[in-house]
Amino acid sequence: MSFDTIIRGGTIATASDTFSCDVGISKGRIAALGDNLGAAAEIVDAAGLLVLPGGIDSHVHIAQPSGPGIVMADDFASATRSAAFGGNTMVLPFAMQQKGESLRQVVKDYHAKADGQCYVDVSFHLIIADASDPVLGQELPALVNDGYTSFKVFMTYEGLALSDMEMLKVMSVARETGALVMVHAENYDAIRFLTDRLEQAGKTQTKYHGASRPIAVEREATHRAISLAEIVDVPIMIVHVSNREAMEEIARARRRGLKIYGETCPQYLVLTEKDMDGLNMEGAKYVCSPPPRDEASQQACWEGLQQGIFSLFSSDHCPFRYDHPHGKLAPKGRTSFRWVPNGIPGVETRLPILFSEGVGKGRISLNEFVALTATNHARTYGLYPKKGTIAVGSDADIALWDARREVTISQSLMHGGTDYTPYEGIKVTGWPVATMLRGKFVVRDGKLEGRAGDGAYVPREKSPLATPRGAN
Ligand code: DUC
Ligand code: ZN
Ligand code: ZN
Repeated sequence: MSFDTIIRGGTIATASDTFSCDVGISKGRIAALGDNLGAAAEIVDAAGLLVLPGGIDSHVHIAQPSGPGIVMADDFASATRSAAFGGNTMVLPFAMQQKGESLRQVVKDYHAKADGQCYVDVSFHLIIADASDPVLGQELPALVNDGYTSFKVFMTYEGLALSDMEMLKVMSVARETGALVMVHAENYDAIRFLTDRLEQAGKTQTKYHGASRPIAVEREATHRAISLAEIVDVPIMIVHVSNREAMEEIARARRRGLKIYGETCPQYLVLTEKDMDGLNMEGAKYVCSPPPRDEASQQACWEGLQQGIFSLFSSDHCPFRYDHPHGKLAPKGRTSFRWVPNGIPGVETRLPILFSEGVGKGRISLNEFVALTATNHARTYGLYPKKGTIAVGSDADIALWDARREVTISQSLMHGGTDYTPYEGIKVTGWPVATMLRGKFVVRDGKLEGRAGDGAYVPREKSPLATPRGAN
Protein backbone atom coordinates (compact mmCIF):
# COMPACT_ATOMS: atom_id res chain seq x y z
CA MET A 1 0.00 0.00 0.00
CA SER A 2 1.22 3.48 -0.78
CA PHE A 3 0.16 6.47 1.29
CA ASP A 4 -0.29 10.11 0.44
CA THR A 5 1.87 11.04 3.41
CA ILE A 6 3.86 9.28 6.09
CA ILE A 7 4.83 11.13 9.25
CA ARG A 8 8.01 9.36 10.25
CA GLY A 9 9.93 9.06 13.48
CA GLY A 10 7.79 11.11 15.84
CA THR A 11 6.40 10.34 19.27
CA ILE A 12 2.64 10.06 19.22
CA ALA A 13 0.57 11.07 22.22
CA THR A 14 -3.14 10.43 22.59
CA ALA A 15 -5.39 10.96 25.59
CA SER A 16 -4.39 7.53 26.86
CA ASP A 17 -0.98 6.52 25.44
CA THR A 18 2.39 7.73 24.29
CA PHE A 19 4.22 5.62 21.70
CA SER A 20 6.65 5.85 18.83
CA CYS A 21 5.61 4.84 15.35
CA ASP A 22 4.93 6.25 11.90
CA VAL A 23 1.59 7.59 10.73
CA GLY A 24 0.32 6.67 7.27
CA ILE A 25 -2.21 9.08 5.80
CA SER A 26 -4.48 8.47 2.83
CA LYS A 27 -7.32 10.64 1.53
CA GLY A 28 -7.19 12.90 4.55
CA ARG A 29 -7.47 10.14 7.10
CA ILE A 30 -5.11 8.17 9.23
CA ALA A 31 -4.79 4.87 7.40
CA ALA A 32 -2.07 3.10 9.37
CA LEU A 33 0.03 3.35 12.51
CA GLY A 34 3.20 1.27 12.57
CA ASP A 35 6.80 0.88 11.53
CA ASN A 36 8.12 0.40 8.01
CA LEU A 37 4.91 1.59 6.43
CA GLY A 38 6.49 1.63 2.97
CA ALA A 39 6.05 4.25 0.29
CA ALA A 40 4.32 7.60 0.27
CA ALA A 41 4.11 10.61 -1.99
CA GLU A 42 5.53 12.68 0.86
CA ILE A 43 7.57 11.67 3.88
CA VAL A 44 7.47 14.13 6.78
CA ASP A 45 10.39 13.85 9.16
CA ALA A 46 9.05 14.18 12.70
CA ALA A 47 12.17 12.98 14.51
CA GLY A 48 12.40 14.73 17.87
CA LEU A 49 8.83 16.01 17.62
CA LEU A 50 5.59 15.10 19.32
CA VAL A 51 2.77 14.06 17.02
CA LEU A 52 -0.44 15.23 18.67
CA PRO A 53 -4.09 15.37 17.66
CA GLY A 54 -4.74 18.88 16.38
CA GLY A 55 -6.14 21.10 19.07
CA ILE A 56 -9.89 21.54 19.18
CA ASP A 57 -10.96 24.80 20.76
CA SER A 58 -14.62 24.35 21.59
CA HIS A 59 -15.17 27.85 22.92
CA VAL A 60 -14.38 30.72 20.58
CA HIS A 61 -16.31 33.79 19.46
CA ILE A 62 -15.90 34.94 15.88
CA ALA A 63 -17.60 37.83 14.07
CA GLN A 64 -20.28 38.11 16.72
CA PRO A 65 -22.36 41.29 17.04
CA SER A 66 -21.01 42.98 20.15
CA GLY A 67 -23.12 46.03 20.80
CA PRO A 68 -23.32 49.53 19.32
CA GLY A 69 -20.03 50.73 17.88
CA ILE A 70 -18.12 47.59 18.87
CA VAL A 71 -16.73 45.21 16.25
CA MET A 72 -14.95 41.92 16.87
CA ALA A 73 -11.39 41.90 15.65
CA ASP A 74 -11.60 38.53 13.92
CA ASP A 75 -13.56 37.29 10.99
CA PHE A 76 -13.56 33.60 10.20
CA ALA A 77 -10.43 33.87 8.07
CA SER A 78 -8.29 35.62 10.67
CA ALA A 79 -9.58 33.61 13.64
CA THR A 80 -9.07 30.23 11.98
CA ARG A 81 -5.65 31.27 10.64
CA SER A 82 -4.66 32.22 14.16
CA ALA A 83 -6.06 28.92 15.42
CA ALA A 84 -3.98 26.99 12.90
CA PHE A 85 -0.77 28.74 13.93
CA GLY A 86 -1.62 27.78 17.49
CA GLY A 87 -1.73 24.06 16.63
CA ASN A 88 -5.51 23.78 16.28
CA THR A 89 -7.35 21.97 13.54
CA MET A 90 -10.89 22.74 14.63
CA VAL A 91 -12.77 25.50 16.44
CA LEU A 92 -16.34 25.69 17.67
CA PRO A 93 -17.63 29.25 17.50
CA PHE A 94 -21.11 30.41 18.42
CA ALA A 95 -23.96 31.35 16.13
CA MET A 96 -25.51 33.99 18.34
CA GLN A 97 -29.21 34.73 18.26
CA GLN A 98 -30.43 38.15 19.32
CA LYS A 99 -33.94 38.77 20.61
CA GLY A 100 -36.60 38.48 17.92
CA GLU A 101 -34.33 36.70 15.47
CA SER A 102 -35.08 33.38 13.85
CA LEU A 103 -32.51 30.87 14.99
CA ARG A 104 -32.51 29.23 11.57
CA GLN A 105 -31.75 32.58 9.95
CA VAL A 106 -28.95 33.22 12.47
CA VAL A 107 -27.37 29.92 11.54
CA LYS A 108 -27.65 30.72 7.83
CA ASP A 109 -26.02 34.11 8.45
CA TYR A 110 -23.08 32.53 10.28
CA HIS A 111 -22.61 30.00 7.51
CA ALA A 112 -22.48 32.87 5.05
CA LYS A 113 -19.77 34.50 7.16
CA ALA A 114 -17.75 31.28 7.46
CA ASP A 115 -18.19 29.59 4.08
CA GLY A 116 -15.01 29.61 2.05
CA GLN A 117 -13.13 31.57 4.73
CA CYS A 118 -11.81 28.99 7.16
CA TYR A 119 -8.30 27.58 7.49
CA VAL A 120 -9.36 24.91 9.98
CA ASP A 121 -12.59 22.97 10.41
CA VAL A 122 -15.46 24.62 12.25
CA SER A 123 -18.77 23.68 13.80
CA PHE A 124 -21.28 26.00 15.46
CA HIS A 125 -22.81 26.02 18.91
CA LEU A 126 -25.98 28.10 19.14
CA ILE A 127 -26.59 30.92 21.61
CA ILE A 128 -30.22 31.10 22.67
CA ALA A 129 -31.24 34.66 23.55
CA ASP A 130 -34.90 34.41 22.64
CA ALA A 131 -36.53 31.50 24.43
CA SER A 132 -39.90 32.03 22.78
CA ASP A 133 -42.27 29.19 21.97
CA PRO A 134 -41.60 29.10 18.19
CA VAL A 135 -37.84 29.04 18.81
CA LEU A 136 -37.95 26.34 21.47
CA GLY A 137 -40.85 24.38 20.00
CA GLN A 138 -39.81 24.20 16.37
CA GLU A 139 -36.55 25.83 15.38
CA LEU A 140 -34.30 24.44 18.09
CA PRO A 141 -35.31 20.76 17.82
CA ALA A 142 -34.96 20.92 14.02
CA LEU A 143 -31.50 22.48 14.33
CA VAL A 144 -30.38 19.82 16.80
CA ASN A 145 -31.47 17.23 14.25
CA ASP A 146 -29.37 19.00 11.66
CA GLY A 147 -26.20 18.63 13.73
CA TYR A 148 -26.19 21.81 15.85
CA THR A 149 -26.14 19.71 18.97
CA SER A 150 -25.08 22.17 21.66
CA PHE A 151 -26.20 25.58 22.76
CA LYS A 152 -25.13 28.23 25.22
CA VAL A 153 -27.34 30.17 27.57
CA PHE A 154 -26.39 33.29 29.50
CA MET A 155 -27.44 34.13 33.04
CA THR A 156 -26.18 37.70 32.60
CA TYR A 157 -25.91 40.50 29.99
CA GLU A 158 -28.61 42.78 28.75
CA GLY A 159 -30.50 41.15 25.92
CA LEU A 160 -28.95 37.76 26.55
CA ALA A 161 -29.74 36.81 30.15
CA LEU A 162 -32.45 34.19 30.46
CA SER A 163 -34.80 34.02 33.43
CA ASP A 164 -34.88 30.83 35.49
CA MET A 165 -38.14 29.90 33.72
CA GLU A 166 -36.47 30.35 30.34
CA MET A 167 -33.44 28.36 31.45
CA LEU A 168 -35.71 25.52 32.52
CA LYS A 169 -37.49 25.59 29.17
CA VAL A 170 -34.25 25.55 27.20
CA MET A 171 -32.91 22.73 29.36
CA SER A 172 -36.10 20.76 28.74
CA VAL A 173 -35.60 21.05 24.99
CA ALA A 174 -32.04 19.83 25.46
CA ARG A 175 -33.30 16.86 27.43
CA GLU A 176 -35.88 16.01 24.79
CA THR A 177 -33.52 16.41 21.85
CA GLY A 178 -30.28 15.09 23.38
CA ALA A 179 -28.42 18.36 23.02
CA LEU A 180 -25.83 19.68 25.48
CA VAL A 181 -26.39 23.00 27.25
CA MET A 182 -23.44 25.27 28.01
CA VAL A 183 -24.02 27.81 30.76
CA HIS A 184 -22.45 31.23 31.33
CA ALA A 185 -23.02 31.37 35.08
CA GLU A 186 -23.02 34.87 36.57
CA ASN A 187 -25.86 36.58 38.45
CA TYR A 188 -27.17 39.42 36.27
CA ASP A 189 -28.95 41.41 38.99
CA ALA A 190 -25.99 41.20 41.35
CA ILE A 191 -23.66 42.51 38.64
CA ARG A 192 -26.02 45.39 37.84
CA PHE A 193 -26.38 46.24 41.52
CA LEU A 194 -22.64 46.24 42.12
CA THR A 195 -21.88 48.10 38.90
CA ASP A 196 -24.35 50.85 39.78
CA ARG A 197 -22.87 51.13 43.25
CA LEU A 198 -19.29 51.31 41.98
CA GLU A 199 -20.18 53.93 39.41
CA GLN A 200 -22.04 56.03 41.97
CA ALA A 201 -18.87 56.00 44.06
CA GLY A 202 -16.88 57.20 41.06
CA LYS A 203 -15.16 53.85 40.69
CA THR A 204 -15.26 53.56 36.92
CA GLN A 205 -11.71 52.50 36.01
CA THR A 206 -11.22 49.13 34.38
CA LYS A 207 -9.78 47.70 37.59
CA TYR A 208 -13.31 47.71 39.05
CA HIS A 209 -14.50 45.19 36.50
CA GLY A 210 -13.46 42.43 38.89
CA ALA A 211 -15.23 44.03 41.85
CA SER A 212 -18.44 44.22 39.84
CA ARG A 213 -18.44 40.45 39.36
CA PRO A 214 -16.94 38.89 42.52
CA ILE A 215 -16.70 35.16 43.08
CA ALA A 216 -20.08 34.99 44.85
CA VAL A 217 -21.73 36.22 41.64
CA GLU A 218 -20.31 33.26 39.77
CA ARG A 219 -20.76 30.73 42.57
CA GLU A 220 -24.42 31.57 43.08
CA ALA A 221 -25.24 31.32 39.38
CA THR A 222 -23.28 28.08 39.07
CA HIS A 223 -25.25 26.62 41.96
CA ARG A 224 -28.54 27.81 40.45
CA ALA A 225 -27.73 26.47 36.98
CA ILE A 226 -26.86 23.10 38.50
CA SER A 227 -30.08 23.07 40.51
CA LEU A 228 -32.15 23.89 37.44
CA ALA A 229 -30.40 21.14 35.50
CA GLU A 230 -31.08 18.72 38.34
CA ILE A 231 -34.77 19.65 38.30
CA VAL A 232 -34.95 18.97 34.55
CA ASP A 233 -32.56 16.02 34.79
CA VAL A 234 -30.25 17.16 32.05
CA PRO A 235 -26.43 17.27 31.86
CA ILE A 236 -24.87 20.72 31.48
CA MET A 237 -21.44 22.20 30.86
CA ILE A 238 -20.46 25.16 33.04
CA VAL A 239 -18.12 27.15 30.83
CA HIS A 240 -15.21 29.43 31.74
CA VAL A 241 -15.01 28.61 35.46
CA SER A 242 -12.61 30.99 37.22
CA ASN A 243 -12.35 29.98 40.87
CA ARG A 244 -12.55 27.35 43.58
CA GLU A 245 -16.04 28.10 44.88
CA ALA A 246 -17.73 27.70 41.50
CA MET A 247 -15.59 24.64 40.88
CA GLU A 248 -16.67 23.11 44.18
CA GLU A 249 -20.31 23.50 43.17
CA ILE A 250 -19.53 21.31 40.17
CA ALA A 251 -17.59 18.79 42.25
CA ARG A 252 -20.38 18.61 44.84
CA ALA A 253 -23.00 18.05 42.14
CA ARG A 254 -20.88 15.24 40.70
CA ARG A 255 -20.64 13.60 44.09
CA ARG A 256 -24.43 13.60 44.13
CA GLY A 257 -24.34 11.73 40.84
CA LEU A 258 -25.28 14.62 38.57
CA LYS A 259 -23.77 14.95 35.12
CA ILE A 260 -22.29 18.41 35.46
CA TYR A 261 -19.20 19.19 33.41
CA GLY A 262 -16.73 22.04 33.68
CA GLU A 263 -14.45 24.09 31.47
CA THR A 264 -11.67 26.50 32.38
CA CYS A 265 -9.46 28.76 30.28
CA PRO A 266 -5.90 30.15 30.12
CA GLN A 267 -6.87 33.51 31.62
CA TYR A 268 -7.77 31.77 34.88
CA LEU A 269 -4.38 30.06 35.06
CA VAL A 270 -1.98 32.88 34.21
CA LEU A 271 -3.80 36.23 34.64
CA THR A 272 -5.14 37.88 37.78
CA GLU A 273 -7.43 40.75 38.68
CA LYS A 274 -4.32 42.90 39.11
CA ASP A 275 -3.78 42.81 35.35
CA MET A 276 -6.89 44.97 34.97
CA ASP A 277 -5.21 47.65 37.08
CA GLY A 278 -2.98 48.94 34.27
CA LEU A 279 -2.22 52.62 33.83
CA ASN A 280 -4.71 54.61 31.78
CA MET A 281 -6.80 52.07 29.89
CA GLU A 282 -4.18 49.29 29.71
CA GLY A 283 -6.29 47.20 32.07
CA ALA A 284 -8.98 46.98 29.39
CA LYS A 285 -6.78 44.46 27.61
CA TYR A 286 -7.68 41.92 30.28
CA VAL A 287 -11.38 42.64 30.76
CA CYS A 288 -13.31 39.43 30.32
CA SER A 289 -16.06 37.66 32.19
CA PRO A 290 -15.85 35.99 34.57
CA PRO A 291 -12.82 38.10 35.42
CA PRO A 292 -9.39 36.67 36.21
CA ARG A 293 -9.14 36.34 40.02
CA ASP A 294 -6.05 35.79 42.20
CA GLU A 295 -3.24 33.27 42.65
CA ALA A 296 -5.35 31.07 44.93
CA SER A 297 -7.98 30.84 42.21
CA GLN A 298 -5.31 29.96 39.67
CA GLN A 299 -4.22 27.12 41.94
CA ALA A 300 -7.82 25.98 42.27
CA CYS A 301 -8.22 25.87 38.50
CA TRP A 302 -5.08 23.74 38.22
CA GLU A 303 -6.56 21.33 40.75
CA GLY A 304 -9.78 21.26 38.74
CA LEU A 305 -7.82 20.25 35.66
CA GLN A 306 -5.81 17.66 37.57
CA GLN A 307 -8.86 16.11 39.22
CA GLY A 308 -11.02 16.03 36.10
CA ILE A 309 -13.56 18.51 37.46
CA PHE A 310 -12.71 20.46 34.34
CA SER A 311 -12.70 18.20 31.32
CA LEU A 312 -12.24 21.04 28.85
CA PHE A 313 -9.55 23.65 28.51
CA SER A 314 -10.73 26.23 25.97
CA SER A 315 -9.55 29.71 25.08
CA ASP A 316 -12.87 31.61 25.19
CA HIS A 317 -11.26 33.57 22.37
CA CYS A 318 -13.33 36.74 22.17
CA PRO A 319 -11.16 39.20 20.27
CA PHE A 320 -11.35 42.98 20.31
CA ARG A 321 -8.67 45.37 19.19
CA TYR A 322 -7.14 47.40 22.00
CA ASP A 323 -6.15 50.66 20.33
CA HIS A 324 -9.21 51.05 18.20
CA PRO A 325 -12.45 53.04 18.43
CA HIS A 326 -14.46 49.86 17.79
CA GLY A 327 -12.54 47.88 20.39
CA LYS A 328 -11.36 48.21 23.97
CA LEU A 329 -10.75 51.95 23.57
CA ALA A 330 -14.19 52.74 22.17
CA PRO A 331 -15.30 56.18 23.44
CA LYS A 332 -17.95 54.76 25.78
CA GLY A 333 -15.55 52.21 27.20
CA ARG A 334 -13.34 55.06 28.39
CA THR A 335 -16.18 56.36 30.57
CA SER A 336 -16.64 53.22 32.67
CA PHE A 337 -15.55 49.58 32.92
CA ARG A 338 -19.24 48.78 32.32
CA TRP A 339 -18.84 49.59 28.64
CA VAL A 340 -15.47 48.00 27.94
CA PRO A 341 -16.03 45.14 25.47
CA ASN A 342 -15.89 41.89 27.38
CA GLY A 343 -13.47 39.30 26.12
CA ILE A 344 -9.85 38.63 25.22
CA PRO A 345 -8.05 36.86 22.38
CA GLY A 346 -6.39 33.51 23.01
CA VAL A 347 -7.00 30.88 20.35
CA GLU A 348 -3.34 30.93 19.26
CA THR A 349 -1.80 30.81 22.72
CA ARG A 350 -4.04 28.25 24.46
CA LEU A 351 -1.96 25.17 23.65
CA PRO A 352 1.52 26.60 24.35
CA ILE A 353 0.37 28.03 27.69
CA LEU A 354 -1.14 24.77 28.93
CA PHE A 355 1.74 22.70 27.57
CA SER A 356 4.39 24.86 29.16
CA GLU A 357 2.68 25.61 32.48
CA GLY A 358 1.04 22.20 32.71
CA VAL A 359 3.16 19.48 31.10
CA GLY A 360 6.43 21.39 31.34
CA LYS A 361 6.01 22.14 35.04
CA GLY A 362 4.77 18.66 35.93
CA ARG A 363 1.22 19.70 36.80
CA ILE A 364 -0.44 17.48 34.19
CA SER A 365 0.75 14.63 31.99
CA LEU A 366 1.18 14.84 28.25
CA ASN A 367 -1.83 12.56 27.84
CA GLU A 368 -3.94 14.78 30.06
CA PHE A 369 -2.85 17.72 27.92
CA VAL A 370 -4.14 15.94 24.81
CA ALA A 371 -7.41 15.06 26.54
CA LEU A 372 -7.96 18.61 27.80
CA THR A 373 -7.15 20.32 24.52
CA ALA A 374 -8.47 17.93 21.87
CA THR A 375 -9.97 14.55 22.76
CA ASN A 376 -12.42 15.68 25.42
CA HIS A 377 -13.69 18.46 23.16
CA ALA A 378 -14.43 15.91 20.44
CA ARG A 379 -16.10 13.54 22.90
CA THR A 380 -18.12 16.30 24.56
CA TYR A 381 -19.47 17.80 21.38
CA GLY A 382 -20.22 14.78 19.21
CA LEU A 383 -17.10 14.69 17.04
CA TYR A 384 -15.29 11.63 18.34
CA PRO A 385 -13.55 9.56 16.95
CA LYS A 386 -13.60 11.44 13.65
CA LYS A 387 -11.80 14.24 15.48
CA GLY A 388 -9.66 14.53 18.58
CA THR A 389 -7.41 11.50 18.42
CA ILE A 390 -4.73 9.73 16.44
CA ALA A 391 -6.25 6.43 15.40
CA VAL A 392 -6.81 4.53 12.19
CA GLY A 393 -9.91 5.95 10.53
CA SER A 394 -9.77 9.34 12.23
CA ASP A 395 -9.24 12.53 10.26
CA ALA A 396 -5.54 13.26 9.88
CA ASP A 397 -5.75 16.41 12.00
CA ILE A 398 -2.32 16.66 13.55
CA ALA A 399 -0.08 19.14 15.34
CA LEU A 400 3.66 18.54 15.19
CA TRP A 401 5.01 19.84 18.44
CA ASP A 402 8.52 20.86 19.46
CA ALA A 403 8.49 20.27 23.21
CA ARG A 404 11.83 22.02 23.65
CA ARG A 405 11.28 25.21 21.73
CA GLU A 406 11.43 28.28 23.97
CA VAL A 407 9.26 31.20 22.94
CA THR A 408 8.32 34.47 24.57
CA ILE A 409 4.71 35.14 23.66
CA SER A 410 4.40 38.40 21.81
CA GLN A 411 1.86 40.08 19.57
CA SER A 412 4.47 40.11 16.80
CA LEU A 413 4.16 36.30 16.66
CA MET A 414 0.36 36.25 16.41
CA HIS A 415 -1.71 35.78 13.26
CA GLY A 416 -5.19 36.95 14.22
CA GLY A 417 -7.02 40.22 13.91
CA THR A 418 -6.31 41.82 17.27
CA ASP A 419 -3.49 44.29 17.97
CA TYR A 420 -2.41 42.79 21.30
CA THR A 421 -2.15 39.58 23.24
CA PRO A 422 -3.02 39.53 26.94
CA TYR A 423 -0.25 36.96 27.32
CA GLU A 424 2.53 39.31 26.12
CA GLY A 425 5.87 38.46 27.68
CA ILE A 426 4.96 35.05 29.05
CA LYS A 427 7.78 32.60 28.42
CA VAL A 428 6.75 29.16 27.24
CA THR A 429 8.60 26.00 26.40
CA GLY A 430 6.88 23.94 23.73
CA TRP A 431 5.46 25.25 20.46
CA PRO A 432 3.54 23.88 17.47
CA VAL A 433 5.83 23.77 14.45
CA ALA A 434 3.29 22.44 11.97
CA THR A 435 -0.46 21.94 11.75
CA MET A 436 -2.01 19.44 9.37
CA LEU A 437 -5.71 19.46 8.53
CA ARG A 438 -7.12 16.26 7.04
CA GLY A 439 -3.67 15.30 5.77
CA LYS A 440 -2.72 18.67 4.32
CA PHE A 441 -0.39 21.18 5.96
CA VAL A 442 -2.09 24.42 6.94
CA VAL A 443 1.02 25.71 8.70
CA ARG A 444 4.54 24.37 8.32
CA ASP A 445 7.73 25.77 9.81
CA GLY A 446 5.97 28.97 10.77
CA LYS A 447 4.55 29.55 7.28
CA LEU A 448 0.96 29.46 6.12
CA GLU A 449 0.49 26.74 3.51
CA GLY A 450 -3.28 26.33 3.71
CA ARG A 451 -5.85 28.45 2.00
CA ALA A 452 -9.03 30.08 3.21
CA GLY A 453 -11.68 27.53 2.40
CA ASP A 454 -9.56 24.48 3.25
CA GLY A 455 -11.45 24.35 6.54
CA ALA A 456 -14.86 22.70 6.29
CA TYR A 457 -18.04 22.95 8.29
CA VAL A 458 -18.56 19.76 10.31
CA PRO A 459 -22.09 18.83 11.47
CA ARG A 460 -22.01 17.02 14.80
CA GLU A 461 -23.54 13.93 16.36
CA LYS A 462 -25.30 14.27 19.67
CA SER A 463 -22.96 14.26 22.61
CA PRO A 464 -22.73 10.94 24.47
CA LEU A 465 -22.29 13.10 27.58
CA ALA A 466 -25.73 14.66 27.13
CA THR A 467 -27.63 11.50 28.03
CA PRO A 468 -29.74 12.23 31.13
CA ARG A 469 -29.51 10.10 34.24
CA GLY A 470 -33.12 9.14 33.69
CA ALA A 471 -34.01 10.03 37.26
CA ASN A 472 -37.30 11.71 36.37
N1 DUC B 1 -18.60 35.14 27.83
C1 DUC B 1 -17.93 34.43 27.02
O1 DUC B 1 -18.15 33.24 26.93
N2 DUC B 1 -16.99 34.99 26.27
C2 DUC B 1 -16.66 36.33 26.33
C3 DUC B 1 -17.47 37.15 27.18
C4 DUC B 1 -18.41 36.41 27.99
O2 DUC B 1 -19.06 36.98 28.83
ZN1 ZN C 1 -19.67 33.35 28.57
ZN1 ZN D 1 -17.10 32.76 25.56
